[in-house]
Amino acid sequence: MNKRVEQITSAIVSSLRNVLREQDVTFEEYRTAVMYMGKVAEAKELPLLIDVFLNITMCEISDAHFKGSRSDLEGPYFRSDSPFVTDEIKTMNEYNGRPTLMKGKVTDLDGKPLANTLINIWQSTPDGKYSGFHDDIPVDFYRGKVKTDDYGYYAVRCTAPVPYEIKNDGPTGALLEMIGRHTWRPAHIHYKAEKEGFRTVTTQAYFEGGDWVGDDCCDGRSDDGERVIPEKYEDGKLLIEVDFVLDAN
Ligand code: MBD
Ligand code: FE
Repeated sequence: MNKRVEQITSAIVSSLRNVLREQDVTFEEYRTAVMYMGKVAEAKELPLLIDVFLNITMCEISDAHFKGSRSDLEGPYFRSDSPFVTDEIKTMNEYNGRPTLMKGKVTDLDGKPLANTLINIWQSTPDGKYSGFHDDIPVDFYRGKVKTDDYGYYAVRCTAPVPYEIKNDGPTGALLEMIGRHTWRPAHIHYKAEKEGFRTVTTQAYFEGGDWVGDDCCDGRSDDGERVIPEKYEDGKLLIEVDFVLDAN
């Protein structure tokens, strides 16, 4: 017997039963929904479907316990086995992406630099594929781990991300379309900052004026500007500056 699992399971079942009653759901609708969940699983889209609707709520719940950097969607495409990189995250030349410098600083709540923080950075290819998940793209493309230096700084080169469309030939895209929602996310970069003794922060960066900013099909936090980066350049490269403030555990 696991009390926590019992409590949450009972609460979910009770909420779902209320929906069935309120909506006067027919057997045909109920069976269609069961079949739909089967299709989602078969298409290996369960993590995607669940993150589209619930990931942001988890971020809000978690953030209420901390004072440092706010979190944002992790999404279904994080890989912990990306390579360590020092100056460059590998990209594919065929896409001719805009050269970009990603840098920033990691501190604790008092502003003290946090050296040796591990920052995972990942993004999709310009045609919406994540390495390690789609088309057998090796996991060392468009992903990497960097470490902050003695002063808490990190810097790495990559290319600029572009808007991302959730595959609309799969069951998740089909549901979004059926409920009148589009399937686009603004151009984004994923980050996960990890340091022993501190809260791990997963977040994203977006671009000022970018398509779908403030209108994300996954309700990510591009709507209030906090992680929306103005277009700046350094040494002829697009500059994406993202700092992290980590809560001690
Ligand atoms: C993504 O690339 C993503 O970041 C999220 C949150 C959901 C689906 C695809
Ligand atoms: Fe993403």
